[in-house]
Amino acid sequence: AAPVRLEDYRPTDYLIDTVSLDVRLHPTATRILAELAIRPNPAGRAGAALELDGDELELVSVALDGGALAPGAYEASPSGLTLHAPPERAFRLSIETRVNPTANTKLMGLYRSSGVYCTQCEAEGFRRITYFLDRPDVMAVYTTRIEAEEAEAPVLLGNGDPVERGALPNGRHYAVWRDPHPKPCYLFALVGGKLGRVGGEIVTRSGRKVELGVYVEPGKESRAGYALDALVRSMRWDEQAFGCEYDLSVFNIVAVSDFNMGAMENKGLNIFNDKYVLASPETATDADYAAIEAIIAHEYFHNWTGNRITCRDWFQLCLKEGLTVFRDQEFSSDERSRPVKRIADVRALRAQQFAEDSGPLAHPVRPSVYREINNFYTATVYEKGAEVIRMLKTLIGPEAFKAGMDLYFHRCDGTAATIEDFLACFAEASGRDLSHFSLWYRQAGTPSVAVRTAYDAEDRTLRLDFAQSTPPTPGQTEKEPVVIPIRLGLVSAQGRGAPLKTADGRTLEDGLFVLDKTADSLTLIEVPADPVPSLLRGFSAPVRLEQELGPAELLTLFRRDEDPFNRWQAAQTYAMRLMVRAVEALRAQQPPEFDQGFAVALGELLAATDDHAFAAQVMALPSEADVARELGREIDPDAVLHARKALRSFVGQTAGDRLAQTYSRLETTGPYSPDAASAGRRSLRNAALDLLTAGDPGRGIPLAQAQFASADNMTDQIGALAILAQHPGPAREEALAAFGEHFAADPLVLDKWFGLQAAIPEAATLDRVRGLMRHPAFSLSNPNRTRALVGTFAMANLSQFHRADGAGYAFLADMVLQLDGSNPQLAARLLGAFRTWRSLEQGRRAQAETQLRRVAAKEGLSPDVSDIVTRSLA
Ligand code: DPP
Ligand code: ZN
Repeated sequence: AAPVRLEDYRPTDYLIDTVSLDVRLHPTATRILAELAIRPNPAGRAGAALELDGDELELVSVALDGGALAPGAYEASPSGLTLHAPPERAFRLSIETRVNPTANTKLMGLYRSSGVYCTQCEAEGFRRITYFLDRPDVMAVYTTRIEAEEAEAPVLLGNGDPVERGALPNGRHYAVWRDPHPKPCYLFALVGGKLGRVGGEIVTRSGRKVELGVYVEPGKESRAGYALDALVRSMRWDEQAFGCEYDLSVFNIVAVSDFNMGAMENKGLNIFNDKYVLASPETATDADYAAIEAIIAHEYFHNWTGNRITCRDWFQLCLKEGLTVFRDQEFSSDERSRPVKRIADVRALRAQQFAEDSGPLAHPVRPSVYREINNFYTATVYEKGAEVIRMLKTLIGPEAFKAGMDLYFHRCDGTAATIEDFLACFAEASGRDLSHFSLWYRQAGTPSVAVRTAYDAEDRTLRLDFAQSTPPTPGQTEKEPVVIPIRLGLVSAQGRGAPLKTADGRTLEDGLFVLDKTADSLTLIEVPADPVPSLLRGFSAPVRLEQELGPAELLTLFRRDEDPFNRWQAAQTYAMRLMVRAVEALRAQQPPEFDQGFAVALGELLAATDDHAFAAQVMALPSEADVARELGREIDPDAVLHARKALRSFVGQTAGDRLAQTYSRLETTGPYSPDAASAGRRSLRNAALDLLTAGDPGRGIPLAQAQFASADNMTDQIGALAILAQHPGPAREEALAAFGEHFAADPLVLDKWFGLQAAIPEAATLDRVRGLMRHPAFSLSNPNRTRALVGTFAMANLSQFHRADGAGYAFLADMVLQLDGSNPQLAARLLGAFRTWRSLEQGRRAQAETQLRRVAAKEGLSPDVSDIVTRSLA
């Protein structure tokens, strides 16, 4: 396909004001009668042909203002319907199409999941239902009539408010839904099927009564309560934090088991991957509960940031996604622990976005060109997009940020907007020029900030010299300096830092220094002796910080920094250094050596802290992938694995008694509760057992076995199993077998089991994964199963995916090629595992390239896979 370019945007030649759909559901031959009210767009070209998008559509009939069209007046194919000379006035186009939902394995458009009819239209799925101007700047009011056999689909749901329903002859029935809010077609949805419901009600700020429904597979209603609770809290929070009120009388969520994404924000009818709805103490972990809460919130928040105000074109995807991620992160921070949420988000940002940004798939937060938009639902658009909003708030301050948001909601409501429209609101509200700041949207790559500090004991001044640079990324070799807000403070070995006074007599407000040049410096005066600069507090910008700090300084920050993020960061940096040095030693055939500092400080923290979730984050050492990224080039994943193992073992031994005490001290009694404090306690307890076992398997394994056997909740059970899985032997195999048997009928739980096994860092794992593909519960046609087994192997098992013999790569290439025919989106996602291939040592690099070339050489690749493989090899 030809590339689509931002600079080529122009409005459509026609507008569609209303859409009336009549959908007759049938497993293999669903008929869609669409009636479109169309008129020429004053902003478009007069007299142009009307070119409607289609994708694998079968046209049954087409009529204009109720009359048949002459054969020469239009042209139809599965991928489009063109009217050569449509009327130069408003007209009605009636189109009947036929689709086969059962055969729709791409899970885009109308498909069936475990017998339930459902839809996914973002980004370009509506064209798989009917011919349309399938782009977000075409906004229409929709009425949807859904008809089905009542026994097959007793529940019929659409966007908006229900207006009518009734019985029909021959056991059929129908329902009509009307959505009064104009929307782009990617927000269209319908559902039909046998579903159980958990209901609730909320009264909005202005007194609107809203009926809430969470629909799940019948029999699973008891697992839907938490999602409903999270929805109610999200709706309340959005009114309080952003002044956003819900605007329909019904809000429904439907969980389906086959879904390419996490969830979808269709107007008034969110459709979810069941993984992000279903939860019970016995089947879901604390992390699952937190993810459900975050995603329910995210999709709900889209109602204003995405639906009421949508995107002009897909280049503006971050307009809704970056902002909505920012909003869901704020929500989770308010509902849980802000510092712990920040740490978890930064971990994920570095693992996903930094990795993407340093490889061949790097792209700006707002890309300027794409071949396949499905491949741009990325960590860069989402997570870095959220970081850009957070920086904006930091730079202009919370009041101006609030005023800017209010202006945005007021001014852009009902429109399809751009990043420029968005930024203009904040420029106005703050009185600032944001043109330089907007470079964050256009320039790809992760900036590095190098800092040198010089303390003058006589003058009591501290000079900080900052320099920024951004490495080249595909298509962007020259980089300009960006606007980097650096929050900072000074920490002394004795205690808290002093106020920050600059040489020109100002006090650095909120400790904020803005680096917007290639190099700049800051001199602070009246600085007491021996300060350790604590920089980039709260991770105030998505950059790599290069700061020369010795072990003692890191420990000072770890012990005394008032900024919890930087306390955590200091510990991570310390551990990272130890591992990097261990990798070097191992590659030189030397045994790794560690100093005690880190383990001792960890022990102190365990003895003193009552913030369990925070301590657990400190104890989770940087991952193998983190270490690989830090090394950056010529990576030997086996050396990374062994370096990390060695450090974990060393820390586990050194702090063994303290870990054991922590483990027994945090034992809980009483019923499970998913709240943040209880979850934090469990996470620290499991982290303690994990490190203890790493240091002394003989001591830890029996504890893990006992915990596995007696756990009354999934967090503790899978926590124990994950520890056992790291240690080969009968204890592991017995526990795995017992778990697999116990949850044989619960695919979502089995996904955890598939994932644990796929992540085992041993040579036998690839065969184990192959074997598990023959498990009766496994199916490549289900995205959750595939991601759990194949995806975890490729994305979360560094040493085994990157086996020296290339077998991991060959396996993944096989999977990608096999899946490409049925579900190209999923195939393209998996292929993304190769995104770091150029940073490997030469032998593996060659193996990876061979497999990428094999994929590239395959005839008839989907646009999705073709795009990823082409960019990966470029
Ligand atoms: N459903 C995806 C999300 O909410 C795409 N919009 O991020
Ligand atoms: Zn979203």
